[in-house]
Amino acid sequence: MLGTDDINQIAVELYESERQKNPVNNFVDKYPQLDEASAYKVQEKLIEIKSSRENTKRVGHKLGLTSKAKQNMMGVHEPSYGVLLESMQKYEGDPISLSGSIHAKIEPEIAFIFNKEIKGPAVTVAEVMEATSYVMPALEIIDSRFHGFSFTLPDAVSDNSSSSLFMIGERFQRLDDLDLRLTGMVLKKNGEIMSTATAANVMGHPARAISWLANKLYKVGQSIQTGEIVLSGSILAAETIEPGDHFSVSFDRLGSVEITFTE
Ligand code: OOG
Ligand code: MG
Repeated sequence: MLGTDDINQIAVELYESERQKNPVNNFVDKYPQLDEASAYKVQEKLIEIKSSRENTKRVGHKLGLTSKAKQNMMGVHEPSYGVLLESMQKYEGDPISLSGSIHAKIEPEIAFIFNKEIKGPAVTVAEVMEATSYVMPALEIIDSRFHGFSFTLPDAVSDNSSSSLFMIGERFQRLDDLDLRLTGMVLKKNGEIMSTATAANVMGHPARAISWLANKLYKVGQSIQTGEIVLSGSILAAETIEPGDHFSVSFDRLGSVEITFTE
């Protein structure tokens, strides 16, 4: 476990890296004691700095590395989580500028919103389904504060799991008799199909990723709160973005969401 001074130091460096768009080296080399538990402490500190300096608040959580496609892409074979702040949320029709990011990528995801608290230690998929108010199509824009978008799990966790911005579609779908495993999706870039998949890519069922999150949060005395948004993780490998690109993701029965990027 890393000491408090080092935890605070890493959080400040990550905050400055994002603000100045100046990538940093992985921290695990300099701080061999940066294990997963210490990294979640760095993340907490980083969120504390960001929310107070930017005068914003928490609106939910994001999961990362919940699909084999993403795990293989990043060479990290375990999921992670991060915090969603109000300042990260964009709405349909908002043009999104790439000027604030180092090397942004985009990911198709399913977002959840809940009608009750979901608290570990042993939350099941059925309990997540029961607590879900709605699911929505989502696009997450990730960015890494590390050179070359390259990191180990503790590095990425410290960096709030590469969070940058996110957009959720405005069609709120109840789960009802929806079999999310078989929910198909099509990701398009500039009108061309980039990839297709079903949501089973996310841990067999996106609700399983939510139960993983609830059980993991329990270990640090936290839970998923009523009304919070949770991004369940990219269904596919992330795509790079150039200024002028237009992306859309369409899901069977959940609707779609689209973004245009500017300089
Ligand atoms: C870590 C965050 C991944 C996802 O949906 O898998 C993530 C990363 O790959 O940079 O947000
Ligand atoms: Mg993501």
